[in-house]
Amino acid sequence: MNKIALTVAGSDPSGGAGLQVDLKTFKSLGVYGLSVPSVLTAQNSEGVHSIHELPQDFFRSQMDVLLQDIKPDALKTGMIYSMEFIKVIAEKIKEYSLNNLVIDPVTVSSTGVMLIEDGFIDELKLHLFPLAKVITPNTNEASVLTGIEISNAQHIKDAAVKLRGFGPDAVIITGGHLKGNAEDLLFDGDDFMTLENDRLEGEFHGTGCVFSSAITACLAKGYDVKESFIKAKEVVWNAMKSGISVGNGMKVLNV
Ligand code: PXL
Repeated sequence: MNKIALTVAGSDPSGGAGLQVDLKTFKSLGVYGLSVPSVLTAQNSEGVHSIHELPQDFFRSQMDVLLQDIKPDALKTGMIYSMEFIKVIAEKIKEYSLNNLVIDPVTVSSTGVMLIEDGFIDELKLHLFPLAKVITPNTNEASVLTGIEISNAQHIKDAAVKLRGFGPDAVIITGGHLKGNAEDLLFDGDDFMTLENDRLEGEFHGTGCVFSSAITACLAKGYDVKESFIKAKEVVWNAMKSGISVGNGMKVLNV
């Protein structure tokens, strides 16, 4: 039986991030992908030009119509933008008894554009984090979410512990750049686990999306969180190594 994963995320027409790359990542891991757009962006490889919110009723309807028919084995949230949508997602997760929620708490684009409205972060922490199996902030996002300024390995651990206090089963903070290497840290309430690899030259768009989608696909396949972490790191690394320049801006991952 094919395993199924759902992404609830923003649309990135350039395909480097957002639901487009999430679907490619699911496919690369042999998982059938569902997608509900939460917000549309006008963007290319050089950055986000503008953001278009969907009507809340229509967003709710997309979730209901889909979930009345199909139950995903895992789901992820990416860019959500509107805090009202957080409540809808939390409500639908409970209503349809969905498991294996991965939250990529997207807050700001790689080019520095804010991807959330005011009040979003409190809503996310309050309503969605307690439902999550894993949350996958990068170091910037972890800092914004906890108020901890991150400049060394201990700060990353402190942020992970604080984030887990908001209710997810596990926290993975990506993109720590200690000793010049790229380090990701998992905290599951008992243990810390660090995975490390060399840094690659160049700026990449969409690494967080590919990472969180790969975790989601692995959870859908029945891997546990640690196994999913190891596999997702490998998927991102391989897709970065074969990364491509599709436009004039940042490189994208070839997933
Ligand atoms: O990489 C974060 C991200 C996620 N989703 C969408 C985006 C971006 C960054 O620009 O546009 C739709």
